[in-house]
Amino acid sequence: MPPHSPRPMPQASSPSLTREHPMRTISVGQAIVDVFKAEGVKFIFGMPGGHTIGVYDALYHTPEIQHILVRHEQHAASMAAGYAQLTGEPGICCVTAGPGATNLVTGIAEAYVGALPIVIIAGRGPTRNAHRGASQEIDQVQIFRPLTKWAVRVDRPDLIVEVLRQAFTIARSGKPGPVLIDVPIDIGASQVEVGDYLPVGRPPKSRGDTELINRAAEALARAQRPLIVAGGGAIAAGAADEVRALAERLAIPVITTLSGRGILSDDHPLAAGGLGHHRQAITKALLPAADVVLGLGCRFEQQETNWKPDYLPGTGATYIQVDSDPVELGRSVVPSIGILGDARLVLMDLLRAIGPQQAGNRFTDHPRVRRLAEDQAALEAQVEEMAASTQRPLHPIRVIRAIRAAFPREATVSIDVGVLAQGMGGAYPYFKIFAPRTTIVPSSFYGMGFTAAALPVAKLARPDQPAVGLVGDGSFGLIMNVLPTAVEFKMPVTWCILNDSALGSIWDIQRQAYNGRYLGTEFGFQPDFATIARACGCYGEKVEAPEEIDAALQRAQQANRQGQPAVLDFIVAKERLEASAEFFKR
Ligand SMILES: Cc1ncc(C[n+]2csc(CCOP(=O)(O)OP(=O)(O)O)c2C)c(N)n1
Ligand SMILES: [Mg+2]
Repeated sequence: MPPHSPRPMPQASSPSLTREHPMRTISVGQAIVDVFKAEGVKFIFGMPGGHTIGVYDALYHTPEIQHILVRHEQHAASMAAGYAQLTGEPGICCVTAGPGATNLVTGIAEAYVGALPIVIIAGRGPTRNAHRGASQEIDQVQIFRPLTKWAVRVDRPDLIVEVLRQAFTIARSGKPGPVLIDVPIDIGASQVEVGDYLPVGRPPKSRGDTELINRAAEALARAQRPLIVAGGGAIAAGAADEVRALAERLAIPVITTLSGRGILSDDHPLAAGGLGHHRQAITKALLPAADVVLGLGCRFEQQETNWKPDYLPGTGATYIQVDSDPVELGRSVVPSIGILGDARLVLMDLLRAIGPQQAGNRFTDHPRVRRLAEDQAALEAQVEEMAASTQRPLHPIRVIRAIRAAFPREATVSIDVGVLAQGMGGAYPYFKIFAPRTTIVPSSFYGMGFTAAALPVAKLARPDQPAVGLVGDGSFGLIMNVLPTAVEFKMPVTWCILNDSALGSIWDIQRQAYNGRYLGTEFGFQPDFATIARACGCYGEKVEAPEEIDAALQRAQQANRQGQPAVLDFIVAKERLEASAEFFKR
């Protein structure tokens, strides 16, 4: 039975999991894997230990689910989060007790801040020895509580199935996020009586309040300088068509947060760029000048605003905020009209309330859009100029532009943290993104290496598309033991290291605010990443000359086509975009 297929609702007051179905006695490990199968799980990211061996034994008999064995549990968390970002489905981690679980922490924190659904099964010391120094016993529930929507230890074998059902619902619903289920070793080794598992499917989404939507429609229709700001919530809601329809109907420019990138194709006439690191002259002018701002699942967090007023809607502007989480309403900017609801459903109602476009009224003829086209052309010319640089070390914009040109529009892209990967690659129009759910990006948790460790899942989530990642040299150093995993599981992606031999973002702060007193931000030695790549079974190449960039990219793609992951180590100069310098200025 495929996941989420319609089934009759269980009757009240009878145990939903067992009613009408013959009972079977199976191991707890098998019960866990059976729930995963019924919930549509295809991949589990993890590393076994004595505490989780029962789950692995059940997986042994379950070829429908592939286990991806990582070389560090942090990669399991990153991959699960990346999978959730690309598919909207929960990523699954399975780790052993103690260090297996604690190694997940950074990646799970990233998923929590980034609102990405994850279900974690973690081993745990036996219930009877909880306070007696059992091997690898630590209170994981307490560690994970602030990083998850729900963290729970299962203390009775017969609770496992119901706990898992709730875990999937919690991970997927409202603002999605991770959940942790600790399974003590004695519980995991038990037998349990279960019936067939009936998945409840995706949680229903909520519409917005009609009166508020009508007010928002009036405000938008009256606006002289309207603006849409779309974030990860708009992507999660699957609102791309509706964002485009609204933008086109009222000729509204669209800017995005980093996680909102792709909601409108970057070559659409109304795509204007973004906030924070990826703001440029156009967005810098648009946001403070807008008289009505529609925020869709965006948070104006520090990572996008650095708490500076000119990174926010102007104080006189009507700010309409749409979010599926009531806590987000007004958390950064108190809205004039705050609408609780799913971004896609709210937009559908908003479009109905606004009514059809006037006949013959082409949005491309609107003066606002013509002006935007001129500004975009001027910006493109500046970028082209930078990209034409023949300097050595390479100009990072030249590298980034070449990567975009070499990989198809549909390619999956990961953009890691840092002044080069995120500051330039995360920024329209330097690296263009053409569709939603094609990118793996960090949240404001901003963990170095998260997206680079997650990149291989691109070949699981979107197997028919090539995949490429932008990552700083510092960040790559944190996660480079992901390479053998990509080789072993035939996940042929290309990592492009933007290597300025520095923790450039922090180096910048020392340059600007500390009078060039550099400490701990320049690498006196960097390994030869290309040699490391080759030793791990990847294609590897160091690229130092501008005329070598395109050919190296072709060779990496050729390796990918033959099933081999690739690493290109681009030796770049410490070039900076004005936007990054401004953003970090204290
Ligand atoms: C795990 C972690 N440690 C430290 C930081 C602080 N930090 C933010 S960006 C950055 C430098 C990143 O260096 P690199 O990947 O080389 O990118 P660059 O800024 O040089 O382009 C550091 C150290 C962080 N975000 N995450
Ligand atoms: Mg660097």
